[in-house]
Amino acid sequence: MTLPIIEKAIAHGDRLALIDEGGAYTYAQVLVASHRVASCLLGAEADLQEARVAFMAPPGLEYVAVQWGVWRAGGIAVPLCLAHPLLEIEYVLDDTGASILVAHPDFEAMLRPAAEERGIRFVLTTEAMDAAARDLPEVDPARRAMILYTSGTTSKPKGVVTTHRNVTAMITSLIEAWGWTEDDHILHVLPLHHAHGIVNVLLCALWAGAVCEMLPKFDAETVWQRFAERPLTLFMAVPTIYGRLIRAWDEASEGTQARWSEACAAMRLMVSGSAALPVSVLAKWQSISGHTLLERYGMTEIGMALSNPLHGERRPGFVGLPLPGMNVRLVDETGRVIDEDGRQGEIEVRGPNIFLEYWNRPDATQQAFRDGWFCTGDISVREDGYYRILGRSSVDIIKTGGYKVSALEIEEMLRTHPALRECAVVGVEDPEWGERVCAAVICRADETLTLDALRAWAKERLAPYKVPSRLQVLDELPRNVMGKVTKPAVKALFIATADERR
Ligand code: MCA
Ligand code: AMP
Repeated sequence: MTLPIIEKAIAHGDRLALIDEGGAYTYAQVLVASHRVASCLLGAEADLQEARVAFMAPPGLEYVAVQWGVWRAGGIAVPLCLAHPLLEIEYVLDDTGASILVAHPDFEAMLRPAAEERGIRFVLTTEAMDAAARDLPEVDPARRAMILYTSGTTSKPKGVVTTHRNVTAMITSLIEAWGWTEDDHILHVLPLHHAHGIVNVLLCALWAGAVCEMLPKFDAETVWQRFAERPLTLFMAVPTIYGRLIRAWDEASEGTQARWSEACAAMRLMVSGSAALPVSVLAKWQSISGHTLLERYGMTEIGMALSNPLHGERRPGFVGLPLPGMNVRLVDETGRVIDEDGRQGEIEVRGPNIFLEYWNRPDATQQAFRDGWFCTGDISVREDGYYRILGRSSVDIIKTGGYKVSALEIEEMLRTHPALRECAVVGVEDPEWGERVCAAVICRADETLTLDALRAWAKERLAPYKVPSRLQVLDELPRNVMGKVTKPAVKALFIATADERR
């Protein structure tokens, strides 16, 4: 059985598929490259049989060749974040029990020793893409395709396992809802270790036979210049990125502003998601680009669930209606389904998009479902069928720059700092990041800590977006009568001193 995305690519043949810093590649070329990678990974084996293959490759041909190569060889793709420090990478290697690690030569110095220490086979992308092609196995779409790490209410990130069937359902739902066609051309600026960048942008484009143009990393000026150069039809990003684009536009000369705004007119759709889009950003973007951003709601475990319509009313402050194939309901604290509009409850979802399991965590998987519905932890109300997100059921989940991070995970790491006795981490509302990771700490006797020192220490241990960017050194943490730290009171301390922001 040929995997659905591969079948699609075969049909797209000589059409242009990818543009990256190194060049432009047709679907046929991507297929050849991924066939070589699959052959290399297989070695003498007939099928990787869901072996976990971790990989670190920059956005572009190499990333796709490895992702598809792993799939075509029967393995599970585990994309690694280019900006993660070694400790985070090692956690993923150990948690997935990866048996192969594929890396671009730029990352060899960091990753080869970690692989060798663990007895993991280390393969360079250059080596894999040079291998001689051989017969590939049949891969059933019911098999596991991908593990993406997501932070939650547990201290350590969990691996979200999706099957090929799940991924296909995520893609086809968006193809239908957002009207993707082979005439589309999207600019890709998102990280490739999360569903937003992997599924909504990259895989939807390649499924549709469209062109996916990948930048090495987001940069506002580069994106505006790219908008102005050649007609693109689609753009998708998180609210922080739209905020940065607005700032760059505001700082540009009048002539440049006019040119940039005009370039947006050629596009057919601009989408925002991963975090709440402030209505002020939506309005400003409308005045700059003429586009009403289409806001949608999703989660690593479910792909996309709700979306404002492609045609029809896009309601500011709302994330829209259920997407094709998705069942969405609201449930109150007692577990009763809320039928009427206007009452708030937790969003639960059901459908072919929903992930298979948390990797190696059967209890967590079981707890995440109620009667076959996935419990998102997001609180919402519905008005005329449109959902509006009000917040989350846990204060310990923070959304910053579109990334979900766990306060508990950051606290656990900070507690290992030699100068710290206690700490509490909170997400504080912020115009740039949505929420900003803030740490209140108590130092050990005779110890002090500055924000710069804490950040330098934490950057070696945590992803850049998890590193606290504000610090308060206290004598006591606010606690309730039970002695438990009261996070709302910690947040209030940061809000009260917002002007002292670094
Ligand atoms: C980075 N920095 C931060 C943060 N992130 N400071 C405060 N809060 C943050 N969140 C700091 C770094 O430590 C560094 O500081 C400086 O900013 C530059 O770091 P860099 O990594 O270069 O940041 P950036 O490139 O400016 O990042 C901004 C960004 C990025 C482009 C908006 O956050 C981004 O790509 N976000 C998208 C995330 C995403 O795709 N999420 C989807 C997951 P210093 O200068 O001191 O070193 S959600 C999902 O997939 C579901 C399914 C969904 O619904 O979509
Ligand atoms: P992740 O775990 O990174 O997949 O993030 C999923 C979470 O992002 C959801 O549970 C929501 O809390 C949040 N999210 C995604 N899209 C939106 C949106 N449009 N508005 C508000 N929150 C969102």
